[in-house]
Amino acid sequence: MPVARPETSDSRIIAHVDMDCFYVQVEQRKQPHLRGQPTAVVQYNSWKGGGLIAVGYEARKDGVKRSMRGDEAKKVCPQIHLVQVPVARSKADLTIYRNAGSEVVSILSRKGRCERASIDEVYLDLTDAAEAMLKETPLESLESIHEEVLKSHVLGLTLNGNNDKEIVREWLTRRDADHRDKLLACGAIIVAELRLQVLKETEFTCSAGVAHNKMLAKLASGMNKPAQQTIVTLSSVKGLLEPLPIKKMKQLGGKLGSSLQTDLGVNTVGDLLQFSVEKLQDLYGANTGTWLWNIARGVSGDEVEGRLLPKSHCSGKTFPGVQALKSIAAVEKWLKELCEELSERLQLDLETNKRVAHTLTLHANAYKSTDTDSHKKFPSKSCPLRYGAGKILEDSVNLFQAALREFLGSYTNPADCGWGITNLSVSASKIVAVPSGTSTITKYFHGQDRFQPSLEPSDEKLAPEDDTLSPSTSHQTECGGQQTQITHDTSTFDQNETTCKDDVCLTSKHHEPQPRLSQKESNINDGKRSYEHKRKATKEKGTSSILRFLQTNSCSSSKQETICLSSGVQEGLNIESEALTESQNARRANTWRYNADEIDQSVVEELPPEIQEEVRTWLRPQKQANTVKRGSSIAHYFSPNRN
Ligand code: TTP
Repeated sequence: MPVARPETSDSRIIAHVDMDCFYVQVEQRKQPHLRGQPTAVVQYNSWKGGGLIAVGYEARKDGVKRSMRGDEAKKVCPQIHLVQVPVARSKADLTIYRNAGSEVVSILSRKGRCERASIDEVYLDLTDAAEAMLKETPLESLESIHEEVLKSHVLGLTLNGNNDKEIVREWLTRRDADHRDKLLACGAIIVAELRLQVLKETEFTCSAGVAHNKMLAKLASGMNKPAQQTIVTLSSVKGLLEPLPIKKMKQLGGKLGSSLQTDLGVNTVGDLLQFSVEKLQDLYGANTGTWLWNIARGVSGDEVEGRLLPKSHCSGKTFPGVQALKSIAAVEKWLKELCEELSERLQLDLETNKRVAHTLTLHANAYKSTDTDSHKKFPSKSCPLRYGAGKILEDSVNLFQAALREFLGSYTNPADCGWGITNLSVSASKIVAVPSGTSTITKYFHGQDRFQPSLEPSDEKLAPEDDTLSPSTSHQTECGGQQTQITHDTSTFDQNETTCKDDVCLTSKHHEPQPRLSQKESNINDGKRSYEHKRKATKEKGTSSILRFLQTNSCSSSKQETICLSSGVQEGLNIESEALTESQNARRANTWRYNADEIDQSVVEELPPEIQEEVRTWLRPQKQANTVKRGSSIAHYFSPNRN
């Protein structure tokens, strides 16, 4: 649910920093000969050259898009270099990207509160730094301003193409500017410095938005890419928001946005302005109504959270087409791999950051080959997390079996064939710091006795042991205290083109709000749900001194590595491509070339939050209303009536 937080102050200075073509930059740093060359990173699935997951700006100029597969990219740009994502345990291994993101975070966090929003995105609260700068040096007396600051795009400022930097300089140093604009100017200076520092220390370029709140900063960061920054002045907010399609607003990409469109005829943020707060509250409830009224006016009190580490860890894999797992033994084999990876990451987090995770959740997508109810989703299951790969595996297998029984219903024996798993993942959430004062980690664990659920902290809402395996009615994974609904697909997938992160502004933290609608309204909406189709056109405006800096600075080659793919992985993937029928291929080609069922869950978990949300939207059953699961306790499965 969105939370209608009033602005704590309209003079906050918030930046949203977004790395440019991030995976490509990481690969180019590793292999410096790729610098300046058209490059893309492809999924490890090599079918038709692999799905592109990151496209460098040189390749974008030649018309390469993320929605393409490698083969198609080669057609439009024959000289393109396709780098395959690293692979470990026969699945994408994102460690190098995660670590590269951490390098950036450690630099950005030097100037203010920093929230790591995704693998390549960060929010910064620079209010104190900006206030301090303003106190120390009145802007009008600044003698020199770095070129990078002068290249800022100031929304609402009219440029003429001749002396743009001078115009920006004047704006930055106006003696009569109001206090909030002066703070924004300081924010722009600080962010430019930080971006240059990131470049110097990591060789990565990034883009940024600077505004008075997170929502506006996020909207702005993608407006001028790569390696540029955009400032949202107060006076520009109305002009920025009014024409914006409603579905591009944070948290409006799904049901709530659809309801606004179909029920109220609201297509742009400007359309929303005609509704009073009372009307919106009547329709959507006090909180959501107020929130909608606020965001239409650019008001959002969301705080930068001060979190440098991820909220959860997830390890997953997809099994598209003929690779679907069709026996419990096959599922167990893969769960072993996934649980080992998860356990390693948990262990590292524990040792490095002194953090422990409390909840283990199993998610899967599945189909029933014989069932008419093809949209029935595979329930996610959670239980208290016990450390150690063996224990995680044991619990995951139990969770899987309980979920499978529920998925199949009372009359089907799980041992029978007729079901397939197309996506499987395990995640660890509710990660908290080991309480300070605990002298050793081991002591902490002994003291907690993590194997007795009743001793877990009370806010965990833990059930007795048997109940931990009983299906939860809400199927939610809890991350950092926030409720995140995980929905899963069954046998069919919406095959929509992927959308760009700057097209839709959603975060997993503030998950898709559920509009309060009548049953009739909700049916109408289910039927009319539509999705974003187009990735925003590549943004390559402006030349950038930061890029020039990059071109003149050769990279250290010490970090060069060669990416090795196990031939076994390749073979498996080839089988899939051969097994796809002509009609399947034709259907895929006609609909969406990047198939939802090829997206690795672990990749999804690492995506920018709004992309995660978008992907989950595709993965949702097409027409299924939110239903509460019934008759699904563990006892039910072991009842004498069952086979
Ligand atoms: P994005 O920030 O969406 O894109 P980007 O950094 O590649 O490019 P841009 O300059 O336009 O911001 O995604 C960050 C990384 O996340 C991206 O480099 C690769 C990964 N990713 C995927 O693996 N799959 C996807 O579908 C998307 C959208 C991103």
